[in-house]
Formats: sequence, structure tokens, C-alpha cells
Amino acid sequence: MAAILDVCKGKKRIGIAGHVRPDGDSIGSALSIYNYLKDNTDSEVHVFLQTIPTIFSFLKNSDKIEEPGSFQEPFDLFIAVDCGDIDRLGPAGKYFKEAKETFCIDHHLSNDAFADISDVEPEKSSACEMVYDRMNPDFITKEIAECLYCGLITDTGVFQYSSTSSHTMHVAGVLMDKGIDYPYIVDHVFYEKTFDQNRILGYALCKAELHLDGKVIYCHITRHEMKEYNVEPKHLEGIVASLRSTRGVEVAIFAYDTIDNQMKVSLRATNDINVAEIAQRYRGGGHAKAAGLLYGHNEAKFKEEILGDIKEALS
Ligand SMILES: [Mn+2]
Repeated sequence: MAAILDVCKGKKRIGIAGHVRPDGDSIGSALSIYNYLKDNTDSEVHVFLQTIPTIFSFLKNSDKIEEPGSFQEPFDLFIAVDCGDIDRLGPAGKYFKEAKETFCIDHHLSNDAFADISDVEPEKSSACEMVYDRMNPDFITKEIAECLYCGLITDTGVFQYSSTSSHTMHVAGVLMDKGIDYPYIVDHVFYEKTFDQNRILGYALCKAELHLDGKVIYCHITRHEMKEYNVEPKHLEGIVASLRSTRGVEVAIFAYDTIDNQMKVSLRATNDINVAEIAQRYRGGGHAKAAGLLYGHNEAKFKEEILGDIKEALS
């Protein structure tokens, strides 16, 4: 395990980026490191993420997040967080490739150790839990604690998934002691939904089908349906978790159509089935119990293939 300040020592220009379509863990880990380096080093620090959901704009320095632009010089150090491969960094990947040294802090099972220093712990609940372990707890301010707490709760479903360990709870406890408003963060970041989000969730639950003796639940939302309910992909986040909580279900499959006419698929597992392994067969990835993939536009073919994979994994 490499302490963040040790790796950053003497580096003049440092860049940080998380995965595309940033979630709470990617935003929390990138911003917490940004704030930590701002507080404790003289380095010039840049943080790159695609547009973040407005629910995270209360986090300190979220307004300093940059879109990748043009820099003359390569970064002395580039840090990738919550990201299993270079492609998932999106446009910021070019900085990573050009950087003099690279550092990756990640918890994806599918991480292919693409950095000079690849610090990967797939058993950890979140990148934020790992970032905490690589910080000096005395230097964690309330504002840094808020960033880290966002990642902990979003990646663990507020401490319910099996990736939650006693260590996760210890970290959460230390962050709470920093004075953060944790009931507000949990409600604002995790539970709160817009009216349209609740309506599409209700529609998705009605449309869902059970397969393989009720062990698999499946739902697919089309572009037309998204338009009808006035929602974008980012508004579909919690649907797969609601599908998964159905009694008897071992795997939940939720898919929606992207603008370029592909299917974006999320997989969730309750028991022993490793959905990351299944996702990897389709060049996707993720965690044992939560993974994702992209498929072409042939839904009937996809359904047949994925149900076949799951049937095999169940037997
Ligand atoms: Mn994560």
C-alpha cells in the first residue's frame, strides 16, 4: 500500500481522474485526493471528470473539476481512481498515457494493473475506502471526509452490500467523527429521487420479467420509453438495485438503449454467481456482485445469450 503523500512527494504537476460517467465513488475519491493535495502539498493539481450529477456539487472544490483540454507539458504524476482500465478514463486517458509516472487506486476485480504503481484491492468496498487508508487520518478535514463518505455509501448501497466489512464501518466511523452531516449526505446523495425518476422506477418494476424459475429478473427500457418518462440514462441508476431485492432472485439484469443504439446492461448478483466473469465475456467488467457491459442492438439475441450464461453459472 502506497501512501498518497509519499507517491506525490516532489511532483510539481499532478493530475487526477476517475472513470467516465462518474458516480459517487469516482467523484468522492478524485475530489478527496484533490483537496488533500491542495491542503498538504505545493503541487499544481488538476482534477478531471465528466460532468458530475448536481447532487455532488456541495462537495468542496467540485467547481474546480476540469474537462480535459490542452496542456503543453506532460504531468509529473497522473492518478487514476476507481477505474479498471485506461479506456474507462475517457478523454483524460491521454494525460495518463503521457504522464511521467502513473498511480492507480482501484477496487475493480477486472483491473489489469495498467499503472506504474497499481494499487488494487478488489475486496475493498470502494475506492474511497482505499483512499482513506492511504491518507494520514489527522490530515482528513471535514470537507475531505464528506467526499470519502459519498463514495462509501454509494458503492455499498449505504453499507448493505457484502463488500461492506468491519473496516468499512471503522472508516465510516472516523469520517463521522470529523463532523460531517451524515444523515443529510445519505438522504441527499443516495435516497432522494426526482418525481420522474420514481415514475420510471415504477414503470421498470411493472415491465420486469422473471426467468429461470424466478432466479433471474430482467428489464429493458427503450429510448422511446425514456423519452416518454422524460428521463436520461443517469436517472436510471437505482433501478437494478430495486430489481435485485425481489425475493428468490439471484441475478438482476437491467438494460437500456444508448443514443448510439447499443444496450447498456447492468448485472447484480445476490449469492455466489460472479457477474463480473459473465460481463467479461462481453468485454464488460466490474465486481463479483455488480458488473456492466455494452451489447449491440439485438435484444432477443442478448437475452438468449445472457440467460444461457446465467443458467450455466447457476448449475
Ligand atoms: Mn467504486
